[in-house]
Formats: sequence, structure tokens, C-alpha cells
Amino acid sequence: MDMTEIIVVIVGVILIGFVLWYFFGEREKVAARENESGVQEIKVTVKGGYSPDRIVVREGRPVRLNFYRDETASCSEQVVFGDFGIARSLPPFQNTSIEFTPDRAGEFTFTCGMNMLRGKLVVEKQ
Ligand SMILES: [Cu+2]
Repeated sequence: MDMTEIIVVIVGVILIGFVLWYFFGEREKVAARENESGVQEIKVTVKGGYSPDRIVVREGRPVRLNFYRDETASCSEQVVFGDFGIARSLPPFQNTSIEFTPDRAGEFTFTCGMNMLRGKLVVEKQ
């Protein structure tokens, strides 16, 4: 192999690593904080994705997810929690709170209305 081939291989490996990380890597995992009234609350910024996109809560306690949609891109105009039967519109540049009590532990995916943007709600056992 000459130098050019070696460089091409190295760049290729880096790109593959990046693609794997981008699609399968673990993202920010953030636990919701319990406020004075016992509600587990967290702010989620919606901009080309969900940030954080792994939200940890505890089972059997009320959850309030404050989605702030920081864009007008139509992709993110809805957020869907299929496992909990929740679909909600997110008006741009506004806060939309979604409240529910997760009644079972597990990992539940939430998505945009088109199933493109994805995040995970990780419900831990009490
Ligand atoms: Cu979408």
C-alpha cells in the first residue's frame, strides 16, 4: 500500500466510526428532576432532534416533559409516545408540556409524527 491508500483507509475507518456513533451511539442520557410536588420534570429542546434524547424517569411517578420546539421545520411539529397513547403538536418557539405517569418500567421510544426524529424514555423500576 502506498501512502494515498493508507490515508484513504484511515479516513474510511473514521467515517464508518462516525456513522456508527451517529446512528447507534448512546446520546446524552439525562434524568428528570423531581420538583417539590413530586413531579419528575425535564426540558427537552427540539431542533433537528431531541436534546436530551435519553430521558430517565422513575416508574409510577408523574412526569412532565417540557418540549421547547426551537425551529419551524415541519418534521418536528408533532411528538408521539406510542407506548403511552400520546400524540401532541408542538407549536414553534413555545413550550409544550406533556404530563403522564409511566405505569411500567422499560425503554420507550418517542418520535416525531413521521417516525424520523427519535428519543428514548427510560423508565426505571421503583
Ligand atoms: Cu419528522
